[in-house]
Amino acid sequence: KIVVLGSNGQIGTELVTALRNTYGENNVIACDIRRPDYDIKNSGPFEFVNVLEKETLNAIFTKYKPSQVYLLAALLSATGEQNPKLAWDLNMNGLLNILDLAIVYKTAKVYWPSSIAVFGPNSPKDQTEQFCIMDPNTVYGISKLAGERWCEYYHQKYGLDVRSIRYPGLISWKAAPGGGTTDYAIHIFHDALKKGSYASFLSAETELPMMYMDDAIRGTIELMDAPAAQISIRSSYNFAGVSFTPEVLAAEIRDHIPDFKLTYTANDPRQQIATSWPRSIDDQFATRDWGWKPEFDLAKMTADMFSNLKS
Ligand code: VAH
Repeated sequence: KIVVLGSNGQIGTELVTALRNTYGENNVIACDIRRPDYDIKNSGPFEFVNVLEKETLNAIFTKYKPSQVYLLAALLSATGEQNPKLAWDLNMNGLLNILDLAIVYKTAKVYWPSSIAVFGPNSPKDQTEQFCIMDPNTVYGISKLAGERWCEYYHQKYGLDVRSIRYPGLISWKAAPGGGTTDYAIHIFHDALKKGSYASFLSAETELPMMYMDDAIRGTIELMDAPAAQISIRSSYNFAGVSFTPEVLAAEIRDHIPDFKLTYTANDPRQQIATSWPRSIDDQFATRDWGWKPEFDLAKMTADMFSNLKS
């Protein structure tokens, strides 16, 4: 069995579907603190789980004895800044709870997402390398960097097969994003269709690493399917798709909606977070170790977003 914690989020929603397509509906247990939108009875197993409740987690591991666990429950960068202590507690203790149980129950593989938010103001901005200065200044970034160190520690000390990717901003249409700094790049598509305009909380020249969800899900499953001997990074892999600014994205949107207008709002706290992050990522270890290659460029991603959002 495969257990996915945080199954209702932006990533979980699509990962559960992808895993169920491969492993069968009943072999993937969706777990979240909220009931999913879909009809539970007709959509495979669902359990209410808060990753901070050890008793509940224990019961889930006892009941399903999972061979794989995906831990996606977290507070993201923008919401994390509104509630730093909760972000630290959820992002850190949620991870430690799962790592500990994975040892006790001999879980074969654990997946945990990190983020480009592990980089900070003094990290190189362009083609940011796997190993460089890392001085994150958001609670989210601090928790992800600490989490990466714990993952590597559990691998080295206890032999746990834990794997991780530093996601860039993920663009998708199925489930709403949950309070991140990169969310503008999703809202912009919805507003372009609804209103023909969008007010961006990030400035025109703010370039950030991004990726289409289809690529992110495929990459995640490819990493999890790779032979353990090929996984040389046990903290978290740099992982790149496309990089763009709001201005460049707006120009692409105008290929579909010629009159689309982009304006900018000033003084949003998310601007400071975005400015502390890289503009682009060097992911040569992912390419070398498990053959990572993105399929969606900006044009393909934009076309796919519009065709799905329209229908
Ligand atoms: C956020 N999307 O904005 C997340 C993230 C790359 C950034 O991990 O908080």
